[in-house]
Amino acid sequence: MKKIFILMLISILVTACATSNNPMDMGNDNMMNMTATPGSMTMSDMGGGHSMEPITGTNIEPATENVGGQPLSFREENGVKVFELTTKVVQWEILDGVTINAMTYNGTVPGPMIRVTEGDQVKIIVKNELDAPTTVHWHGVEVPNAMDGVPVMTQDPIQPGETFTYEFTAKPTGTYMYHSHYESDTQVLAGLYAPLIIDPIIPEENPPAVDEFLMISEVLFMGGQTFPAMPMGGMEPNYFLINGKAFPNTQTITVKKGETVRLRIAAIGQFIHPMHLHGPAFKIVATDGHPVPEGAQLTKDTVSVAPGERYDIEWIATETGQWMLHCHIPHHTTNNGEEPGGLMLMINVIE
Ligand SMILES: [Cu+2]
Repeated sequence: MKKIFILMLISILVTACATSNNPMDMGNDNMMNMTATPGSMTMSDMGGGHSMEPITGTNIEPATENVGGQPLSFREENGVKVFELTTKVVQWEILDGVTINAMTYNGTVPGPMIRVTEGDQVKIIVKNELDAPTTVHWHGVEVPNAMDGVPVMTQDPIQPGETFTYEFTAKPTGTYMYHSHYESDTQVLAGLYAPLIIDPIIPEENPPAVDEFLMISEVLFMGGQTFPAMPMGGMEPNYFLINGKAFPNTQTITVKKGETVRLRIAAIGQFIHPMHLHGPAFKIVATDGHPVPEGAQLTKDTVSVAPGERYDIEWIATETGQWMLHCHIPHHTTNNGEEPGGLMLMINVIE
């Protein structure tokens, strides 16, 4: 009798699930139609689907710059700060003797840093010189919906050879990024990402002596070809990059004893990185661009940075010497399996 009752209960539950009106049970197509122009969109319009093809392009040339993430200059037009970005594929050196094909903004990995002040009117003209469509998403910035860079949903993809202009008011103050939102699974991992900082209207009273933006990503480089790295069998990364470089080609940070260091650590790849600092502990002063109130600031020596996250960390350099910042997943501190490499950099504290 008990057995029959349980069987009946199971059958009722199965029927209920199959006929549920809960939107969480809907397939992808239905989810799309809830927020977009009915019948106008497919997953391929969105740039969906994995690409396991190597990164290629037309007329790929060696990068003319060697350091990414540098401040982008702008011109002022009627009180608006106007920036220009061009997407293109270049040969980008991540390590001596290891040069990948990278999709870039203005020829560097990461792309150039856009740095503005809260309240600035900003215009960013994006010219697409890739062989594929693209869009730009201003990750964490409070932009108008039409400027959000989601293909088909908020704008038509920028076709090869075409230009699109993004306009918004910079807000709120904090640490952000911009990146492709078209075939992100390929384009972001191939290098279409860059730092974006919105400074406060009233400048900081005591800015730290060192203020560096570190963007972490991964790549698969195999048989002379570059693939976007993914957390799936056969596509996992063998090189790990801080600002487009693998150790020992990562930057070295130099600071005087007693000075404050701020690092803005952002993960833009597809893996989580527990970043560990040797020596003094640090405080987490901002998360995803937003300040952490002093009483809530955690004191730590390791912070896990997940894809899309930013952590601003600060500490005072109290001891001279060479101190290391590195990912604590040992595979991520290798170059194609050889240690040391990948996600490591040195902090030199001098007298
Ligand atoms: Cu890691």
